[in-house]
Amino acid sequence: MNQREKFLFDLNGYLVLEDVLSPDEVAAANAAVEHHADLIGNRDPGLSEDAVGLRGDEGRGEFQQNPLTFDRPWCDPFRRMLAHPRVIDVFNEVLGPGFRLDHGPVLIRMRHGTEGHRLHGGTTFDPSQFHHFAHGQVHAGLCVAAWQMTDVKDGDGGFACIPGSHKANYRPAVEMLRLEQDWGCVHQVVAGAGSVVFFNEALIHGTLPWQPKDRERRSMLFKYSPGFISFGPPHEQCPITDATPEEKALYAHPSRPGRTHLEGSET
Ligand SMILES: O=C(O)CCC(=O)C(=O)O
Repeated sequence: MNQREKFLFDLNGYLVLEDVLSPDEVAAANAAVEHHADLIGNRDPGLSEDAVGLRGDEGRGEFQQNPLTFDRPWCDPFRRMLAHPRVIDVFNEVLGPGFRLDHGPVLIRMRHGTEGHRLHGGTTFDPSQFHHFAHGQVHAGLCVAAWQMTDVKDGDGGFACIPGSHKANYRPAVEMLRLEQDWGCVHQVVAGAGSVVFFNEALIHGTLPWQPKDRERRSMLFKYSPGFISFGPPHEQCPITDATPEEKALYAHPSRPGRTHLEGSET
């Protein structure tokens, strides 16, 4: 992570890195999604909690099979995301060496009319989701790498957050979290296809209904924790049959000592 990236992640609780995937890699990821379209099922609506500004006609689409277990070459784009050098670089810094895949990947497929997700996160003490700065660096709990397979433009909807709220001390009104009151602090994040949105789950965040009629939202979310914490139930085993050493390391059980230090890129 460079100085700018560290500054923005600490300040805002999220960071957008553009063009991490090449256009060919984005096309391969979308081809893999389309090849497995029959495996995408819509959740029952409910994440919007029926708030007027968030509700929609259908729940978001998610894969019913872990895309890391697709046959080759279809799993390849998602395996590249799982242990991408930029992911390793960012999370070595903010989660610490030995960080682990906590849960995911989860596809979020939204179409025009797909409901949003009430804002959540932050505002209570949670030892698995936190932001702390000490000894010259960020120490974060559960964090997300959200890969964008389609463009997200201003006004489209999708991921939204209250920048800086991972450090907030007061609990906001539930009416604001349901977007029934506008306090002027909710920001919809713009990110091009091929970008990654890194965010801390301690950030107050959620999802705005998807507006474009001609373009789906396709984000693939991988959630990582420091090596000694498990937010979700720990994995029984790595589901990838021919896993690389990096992939196996990300699936190691939570523990403090002796976890593998992965090498990321410098920029
Ligand atoms: O990307 C989004 O739409 C939000 C996802 C979310 O709220 C979460 O992963 O906790």
